[in-house]
Parts: sequence; C-alpha cells; structure tokens
Amino acid sequence: MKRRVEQRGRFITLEGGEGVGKTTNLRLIGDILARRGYDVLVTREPGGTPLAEEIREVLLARRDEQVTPLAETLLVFAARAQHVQTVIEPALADGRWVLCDRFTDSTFAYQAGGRGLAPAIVEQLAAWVHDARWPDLTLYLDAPAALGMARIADRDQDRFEGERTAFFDRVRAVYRERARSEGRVVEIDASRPLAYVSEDVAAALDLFLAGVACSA
Ligand code: T5A
Repeated sequence: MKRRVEQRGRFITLEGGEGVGKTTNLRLIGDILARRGYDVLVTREPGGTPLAEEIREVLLARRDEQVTPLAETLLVFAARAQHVQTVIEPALADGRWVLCDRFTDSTFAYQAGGRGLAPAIVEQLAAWVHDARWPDLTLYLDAPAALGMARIADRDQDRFEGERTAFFDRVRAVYRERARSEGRVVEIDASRPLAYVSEDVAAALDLFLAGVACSA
C-alpha cells in the first residue's frame, strides 16, 4: 500500500492494569492504521530496544530482595530514556505513527500510585527524560484488577503480578484520576466482552483521526 505523506508522526499509547487487553487492542489499532496507509511502529514499555528489554527483564523478575520504589522508578526511566531517544523520537521525526504498550502514565500509576513514590519525582524524571514528549492520544482500558488477573491466570506471574489487590486498586485509582485530568486520555470500559471494547477503541481512534485530518 502506498505510504501516506504526513507532516509528522503521531504517538499513541495504551494504558491499564494487568490483563485488561492492551496488547490485544494495540494489534487492532495497528491494523486499522496500516489499512489506512499509515506507517506504523508498534513498541512497548518497559522495552522497545535491546537494552531496554534487558532492563524489563530485571524489573519483572521475581526476587527475594526488596526493590525500593526509587530504584524501580530509575530503572523504568533508564529504559525509557533509551527507548525515547533511539526509537520513538526518530520514528516520529520520520513521519511514522508510534503505538506504544504503556508509557509514563504507567509510572504514575504503578510507582507513584502502587508503590507510594512522590508523584513529583515521576514528574521531574519525565521532564528530564522526555521533556514535552507526551502521547497525542492515550487509550486507558479500565477494569477491576481481579478481572484482568483472571484473564491472565494461566500465565507465570511476574514481580508486579504477584502484588496484592490493594496495590492494583491504587494503580487503578491513579489511572482514573489521570483519565479525568489529562485531555489526551480516553477511558474505555474494558470489563465488557472484547468485541464491545474493540468497538470503542476503534471509535476513539476514528475521532482522533478525524481531528488529525482537520488539522492537516
Ligand atoms: N510497569 C510498566 C511499571 O511498573 N511502570 C512503568 O512505567 C511501566 C511502563 C509490564 C509491567 O511493568 C509495569 C507494569 C506491568 O506490571 P506488561 O507485560 O506490559 O508488563 O503489562 P501487563 O499488563 O502485564 O500485560 P498483559 O499482557 O498481561 O496485559 P494486557 O496486554 O493488558 O492484556 P492482553 O491483551 O495480553 O490480554 C490478556 C488476555 O485477556 C484476553 C486476551 O485475549 C488475552 O488472553 N482479553 C479479553 N478477554 C475477555 N474480554 C476482553 N475484553 C478481553 N481483552 C483481552
């Protein structure tokens, strides 16, 4: 398919708790954009480069040693610095559309909300690592933690998935607050069957694309 000529790429992220359907719906968005002729790069956090994927393994591995919230946050941002500078920014500069499974909203939700780190630290690190680069659109998939965990019950649990329900309740509360306060975030009820969720995801994307077309 002929590549659409765009002034600049767009940055779209999927957010939400464990097992809410981020990866599944990211594929759907990628397919829709590709069908419309956009050049799409699908990536994820933590990860997206060889170094950042190694940091992801360190972060997700279950271990006896207690990981401090600050150490965890610095690891997340180390991976993000590499990812943003070597993958995300070059792709956007090249006019590509970047679809990312999680970004800094996850750090507010998990490290500030879940772990109790001061949000100001996340804000400072975000300013340092990616400055004014925020997603153009964020789709937040909302569902009770127990439902998401039930969907991934057949997988081996990583270090985060081994957390207690109260941790995920705090994560969800921060996500919902950000969905209310950040204009780029669209909240979608992900507790429903996949067909309904995907329909809302596609509708939110359509609305966003209409806005892009108007501004072109
Ligand atoms: N983390 C990450 C931080 O702490 N701070 C950070 O800054 C960042 C970036 C990464 C971990 O790192 C932490 C958070 C995470 O714990 P991850 O792999 O990116 O982990 O995130 P997970 O949420 O663990 O990814 P999952 O693959 O488990 O969840 P998804 O992607 O939300 O769910 P998905 O699409 O794989 O779907 C799970 C299953 O549910 C089904 C799917 O078919 C699949 O089988 N499903 C549905 N079933 C019924 N109804 C629906 N509506 C469904 N939607 C999907």
